[in-house]
Amino acid sequence: MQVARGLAGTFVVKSKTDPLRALPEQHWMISDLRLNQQAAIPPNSMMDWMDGREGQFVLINGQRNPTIQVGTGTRVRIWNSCAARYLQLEIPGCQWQVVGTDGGLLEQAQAPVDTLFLAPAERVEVLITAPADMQAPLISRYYDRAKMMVRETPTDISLAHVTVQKQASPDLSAELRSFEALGIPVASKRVEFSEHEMPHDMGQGMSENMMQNMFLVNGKSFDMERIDLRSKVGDVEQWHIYNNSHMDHPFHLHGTQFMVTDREHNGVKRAEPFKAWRDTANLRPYETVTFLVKQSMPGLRMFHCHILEHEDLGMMANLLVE
Ligand SMILES: [Cu+2]
Repeated sequence: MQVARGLAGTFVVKSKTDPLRALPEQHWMISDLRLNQQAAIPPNSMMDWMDGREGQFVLINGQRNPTIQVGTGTRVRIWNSCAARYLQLEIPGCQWQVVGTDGGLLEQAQAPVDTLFLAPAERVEVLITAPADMQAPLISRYYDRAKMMVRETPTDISLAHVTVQKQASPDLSAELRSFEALGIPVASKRVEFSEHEMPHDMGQGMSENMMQNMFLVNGKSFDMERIDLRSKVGDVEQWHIYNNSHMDHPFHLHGTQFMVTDREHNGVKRAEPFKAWRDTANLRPYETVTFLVKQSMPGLRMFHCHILEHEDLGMMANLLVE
């Protein structure tokens, strides 16, 4: 409810030895806002609780359809700060060169791509490439995340008018960062996201109790008093996250960041194409994501689906690091 009403912000932790520190920066924090006919923020509908709430106004740094001027030599940090909206960003005629993720820089700049996929809570650092000076919209292409009980008309949305200035390209050929070798994991964990079956006859809608226990981690709805998993400080662990449901869920872990090694979907296993530190990884329906992780600080922390309504309805669990 607090995020839906605007209580969310961002911060950047900078390294003194950042090899790209000389580049100018822009920050694009993307959020969405729901307003009703009275221009008030309405409470969640049942559909909002089931699918995650999406506001009809998608904002960049709090502005609707702003004009953005950006150079091809600018480092752009982008946040998906929406509670539930997925983004597939494109600037027709331009491409994105990814240099960083949730956990900062990659080893190397990646080959430019047309589309930038960001599940809720994901972040990237990019440079925009363009053949010449350009003017184009920033678009978010429709993404089918298999919502419950709705049939959507695929609709792209325009987020901004972008003027891209072609500049001398910064040299991105050097290694941006090295990753410590995590080594062989000494423990492994399985996490399964699932949902209670929807009743066939929705009749009067669902009871409060059904809603409260709709979304599950390892078969259980969140309980603040229950420790679900335990880890030891400094242990390298291999986690397998399985989405045993028909809808996308972005997994999110607190206290550290992880390195995805492979993803398995529809019987096809794919090695992750590059190393990256992340704290959020999207899971397609019935997809498994495998990652390596190490917790360096003792304490109680959470992992959860980052569709915030799912988290509120039970899709969260406690990890105790000892
Ligand atoms: Cu979810």
